[in-house]
Amino acid sequence: MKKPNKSIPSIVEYGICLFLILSLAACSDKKESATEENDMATTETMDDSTSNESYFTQWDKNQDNFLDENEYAGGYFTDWDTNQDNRLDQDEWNRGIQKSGLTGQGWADWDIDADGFVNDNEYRQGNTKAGWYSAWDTNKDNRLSQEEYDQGMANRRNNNQ
Ligand SMILES: [Ca+2]
Ligand SMILES: [Ca+2]
Ligand SMILES: [Ca+2]
Ligand SMILES: [Ca+2]
Repeated sequence: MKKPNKSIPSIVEYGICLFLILSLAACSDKKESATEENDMATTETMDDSTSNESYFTQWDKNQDNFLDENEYAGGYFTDWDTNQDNRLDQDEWNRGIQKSGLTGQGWADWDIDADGFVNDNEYRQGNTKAGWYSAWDTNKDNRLSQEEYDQGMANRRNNNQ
């Protein structure tokens, strides 16, 4: 049923309604994109804050949430072996020592068989002799917690400055 006397206000009402709907839509679009930006920012921040943890997790091969001495030395060895040929040449070893702000270490003591490379086994022995692992293990339970690991990393960074 049409009522002609209401047709003009109806069009106006419809127009206002449409306008409101469009503004609401525009408004909610803005809100959505703002939320998306926030989400992205949050994700990025989380990535940053978890990068240390994922390094720890990566080194923790048996996933018991602690690093034993093998896992610790293995993690560092992989980190220093930049060309990934599973041995350290003297340049890689020097860079690793420097990067970690370490002093008082001699290449000849590490390359035990003097073949010009420190292999995985020699690295573990050098690492043990240098006493780094036991220095990081502050509560002396022979394993590194995430906290001890973070502290050790922070100390090395500070030595480096
Ligand atoms: Ca472990
Ligand atoms: Ca290498
Ligand atoms: Ca060697
Ligand atoms: Ca410990």
